[in-house]
Parts: sequence; structure tokens; C-alpha cells
Amino acid sequence: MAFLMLSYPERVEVFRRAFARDLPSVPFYSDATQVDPHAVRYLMTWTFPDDLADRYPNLEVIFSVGAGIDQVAQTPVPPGAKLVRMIESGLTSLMRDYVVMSVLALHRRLPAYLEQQRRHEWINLDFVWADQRRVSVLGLGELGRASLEALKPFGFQLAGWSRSPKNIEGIHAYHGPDGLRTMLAATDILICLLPLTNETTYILNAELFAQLPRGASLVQVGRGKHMDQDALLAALDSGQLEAAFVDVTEPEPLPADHPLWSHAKVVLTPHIAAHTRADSAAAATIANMQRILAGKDPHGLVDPLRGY
Ligand code: NDP
Ligand code: OXD
Repeated sequence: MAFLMLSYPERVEVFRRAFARDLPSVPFYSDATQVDPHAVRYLMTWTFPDDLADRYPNLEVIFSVGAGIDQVAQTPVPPGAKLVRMIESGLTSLMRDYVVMSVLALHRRLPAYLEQQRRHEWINLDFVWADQRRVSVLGLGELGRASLEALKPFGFQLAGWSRSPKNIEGIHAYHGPDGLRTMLAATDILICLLPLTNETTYILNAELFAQLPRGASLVQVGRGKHMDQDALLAALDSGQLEAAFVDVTEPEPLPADHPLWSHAKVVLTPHIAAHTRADSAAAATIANMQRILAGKDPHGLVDPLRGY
């Protein structure tokens, strides 16, 4: 039995030390040429090749190094193998920070003030009190819920949307297509924290933007393929949307001449909202391995039918 981790050396070293200390019964490898492919039962990686099942015929669990698993959605998983996405406190805290930063910046109209600064203008813009600002999250999973919890102390009116009904203290929870329509009509700042699936591809489109109140703003931290970028540009240019933080694009990076690079109403960041932290991810993975070895389902088990 072996655990093979394919990632960059600094991260691998942290995992190697953690496995040696906390799970010495599971041999840990990071060099695919050094391990008998038949012994590999557990694989941690970001992407994997199409011939995975032939290479590692006894694979039982594939762990994604990151929270998303859309990068492998089209790749065949060996029959019977489970797919597990990353749930770990370091990644969650980074996302929480990014969402709070961008929501506060949009709430206090930072993109408009930066534009005024570029024009050497000293003008007080209208503002809205936090308790009158409606902030909604698409996706009430690990990252959506943590972001909403972090926004609570500011006093915003908070809402979220998921596939299944939820009951979360202090949050208006909506679900399904009707719930989405109702939530959008009462949203000033919309955050996308959905997984990319067949159902959520291009969910941020002209029709959705039109359902938001005029002058709403967007934080796009899901995946590039969630958003029709031309629709975003049109909504910003028409004033339907006031501003947007965009962390994920299609493609990444954008071509040098793409209008999103220099749009005055857009803050563009290079897919840095969150990433996996080696030490906390190693601890979470070892805890998951202990669950698996005890015959339990790991946290973050992906449902192949739902696609997340
Ligand atoms: P989870 O799987 O924990 O949560 C997903 C949420 O989305 C769930 O609440 C789920 O509903 C909801 N959802 C899924 N499909 C639908 C649908 N069709 N309609 C309504 N709701 C839906 O994911 P995480 O919170 O861990 O991660 C979310 C995403 O964040 C990742 O998949 C990735 O795309 C993105 N991400 C971006 C990063 C960045 O740096 N920009 C870093 C890490 C992640 P239900 O609860 O009912 O199942
Ligand atoms: C992730 C990411 O999914 O970094 O973890 O986007």
C-alpha cells in the first residue's frame, strides 16, 4: 500500500514529514518512478493523465490538492476509485479574507474612488450603511459559509444560495431556481463561490446580471467558466453593475489586450483568492486517511453525479 503525492517540492516535503510523524504505517512517495504502480492506492495531485487506471490499477482514492475538482471532471476515474476535494483551514481562511476585503471595498465604493483619484477629483460619493447593504453568496459550501460567517460582524444583510435547502443562523438561505431569482432581486453585492459543474457553467450571464438591482456589484472567485465575460463588460458599461472583483477568468491569464485588464470598474487578481496551505492540508489529509483506513467516508468526498 502506498500514498503517492504529485506536487511541487516544498509542499511535498511538508506532507512527507507529517506522514512520517503522524501516519508512519502508510508509505509516502513523491517520485512516481520510485514506487511500484500496483502499490499505489492513494494519489494526491491537481490534474491527472487519461491513462490513470492503466498506470495505477489498484487506485482507491484520488485526493485533489485544491478545493475545486472541475480540472479533472472530464478525465476518467478508475472504476471504484473515490475522488476527494481539499477541505482545509488554511485555504478557507485565505478565501474568507479575500471575500471580506472585496466586499468591504465594494461596499465603500473603492473602485469609484480609485477612478476619482486617477482623475484628481475630490468628491464625496453616496454611501449605504452596512445594515442596509445586502450581500449574497452563490454556494453555501465550505467556502461560502466561512465567508458569510466572516461578514457577520459588519452588520450586512446576508443571504446565500445552494442546491439543497439550508438553515443557517443569521443568513437568508435560498435554494433552487426560484430561490435564486428571489435572492438576486434583493442583492447589492453578489459573490460567486460555486463549484464548476454542468449546471453552473456560465451562470453569471446577462440574464442573471439583469435580475440584480441596478448598481449592484460582483465578486467572482469561483471558476472562469462560471462567467460570460462579455456580459460582465456590457453590464459594467451600461451601469447595471457598478464594479467587480474578478479573481478567475477564462482563459487564465487573459490575453494581453483583453478589456478586463484595464477596465476602471474592475479589480482583477490572478487566481489568488485562496490556495492550499501545506501544513494544515497535510493534517487534514492525514485525518482523512485515518477515516478511510477506519472504513469511513473522507470529508470532501465528491459525488460523481452532482459533479462536486
Ligand atoms: P463546496 O462543495 O463545499 O460547496 C459548493 C456549494 O455550491 C454547495 O453549497 C452547493 O449546494 C452549491 N451548489 C453546487 N451546485 C449548485 C447548483 N447547481 N445550484 C445551487 N447551488 C449549487 O465547495 P467549496 O465551498 O469548497 O468551494 C467552492 C468553489 O470555490 C470551488 O469549487 C472553486 O470553484 C472555488 N474556489 C476558488 C478558489 C480561488 O482561488 N479563486 C480557491 C478555491 C476554491 P449544496 O450545499 O446544496 O450541495
Ligand atoms: C482551488 C483553487 O480549487 O486554488 O483550490 O482554485
